[in-house]
Amino acid sequence: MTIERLPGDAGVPEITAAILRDGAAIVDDIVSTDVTDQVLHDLREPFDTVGRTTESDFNGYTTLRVNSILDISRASVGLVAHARMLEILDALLLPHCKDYRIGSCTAIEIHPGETDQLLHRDDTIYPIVLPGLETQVSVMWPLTDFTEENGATRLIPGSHRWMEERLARDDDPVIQAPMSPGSALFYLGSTMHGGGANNSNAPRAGLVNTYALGWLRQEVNQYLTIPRETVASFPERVQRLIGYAGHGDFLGYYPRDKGRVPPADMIGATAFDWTNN
Ligand SMILES: O=C(O)CCC(=O)C(=O)O
Repeated sequence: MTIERLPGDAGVPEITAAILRDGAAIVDDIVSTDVTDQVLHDLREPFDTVGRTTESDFNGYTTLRVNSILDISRASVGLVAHARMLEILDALLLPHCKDYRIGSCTAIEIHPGETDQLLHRDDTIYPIVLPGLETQVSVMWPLTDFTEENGATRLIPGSHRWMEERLARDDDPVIQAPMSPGSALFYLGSTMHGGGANNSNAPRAGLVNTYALGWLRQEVNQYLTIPRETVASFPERVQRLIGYAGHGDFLGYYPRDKGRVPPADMIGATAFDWTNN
């Protein structure tokens, strides 16, 4: 079994069908490397200063990680809110919610000597499993070349169809997702995956963003990790993805009682006006 690799101009139905069938797919050449190069440049200093603070058995001890990238790299908007990617996410997530949000935005730089990460599902943060309901989708953007040797993401195609209790076994077919900056790997929250061992002599860097159904709690607290002024400087769509919007009419709405006035620069926050209802 493998995962499909589609050209950047493939249709959204073709791409989403591949992701739903195999649990993951690579779409090649959908963003300019000017964007990925700028994001990698913006990440250098935080990688080097705070990248080791997230070391753990799960994250590894030879891997640098930085979270809430929207607070670090303005250029990352070009990946986090990439228009074509959003069309694909619309097709995957909107059947189950009115709108979806960022769960996390994590830059990961795997250094030489790192070993395979434990294969896992991202959606285990949500304590429910409903057949046919995907709670989140992840999008991995390589910022350097991903190769089999340097730790390209490992996945088990078809594992999204396993029962929840089923863990990876030694004889499961693990494949890797080699790709170059400009491409993106999409995988479902229920797909078994993990970072690979880096047996090369150079780091492998990527930005992985997760998107969760809008009625679920976000994995990383976006409100506390991205300063208000930074959020206000983003386009409305990005504000909404960060979480400054209600889900439908009643979940997370902004009550205008007690003379409350929503901040004018936070467009998403004003989505529903209870007093006019
Ligand atoms: O770095 C990768 O390729 C995947 C990382 C991952 O799955 C995770 O840290 O949850």
